Amino acid sequence: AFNGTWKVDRNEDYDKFMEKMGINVVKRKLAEHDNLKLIIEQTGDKFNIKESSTFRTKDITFTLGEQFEYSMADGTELTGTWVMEGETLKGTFSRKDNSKILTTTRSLVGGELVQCYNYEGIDAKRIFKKA
Ligand code: MYR
Repeated sequence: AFNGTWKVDRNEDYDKFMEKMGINVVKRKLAEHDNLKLIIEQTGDKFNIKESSTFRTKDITFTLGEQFEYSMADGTELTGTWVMEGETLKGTFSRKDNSKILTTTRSLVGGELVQCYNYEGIDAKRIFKKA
């Protein structure tokens, strides 16, 4: 159901979230308008995600329930897992630099892909439309 090409349409509280993550204002301004595109392909428990934005392109492969590493566009490294709970993907990642936890979910709401983020009590959303 997550399969397809998704383009970010709008953000909610993303600046506040990135600030909590320690990202400087210049990078935050750029990141608000990064034109993030995700091409998601799920086969059973395996996901391949082709991420592209004004910052970079990145190919990510993971299996539900199995730990993997991910580096954010600013170089911050995370390690964690995605699991499926009902129709929702739930991700729990820990920052390698400070061991703090970032949680995230992906779900489909009215034909849009909604990704929620939480870090240290700050919630944000990025909402994607199918291309
Ligand atoms: C993926 O499924 O796309 C790869 C794993 C994603 C890990 C969680 C994403 C966190 C990215 C946070 C970026 C926010 C910048 C402060």
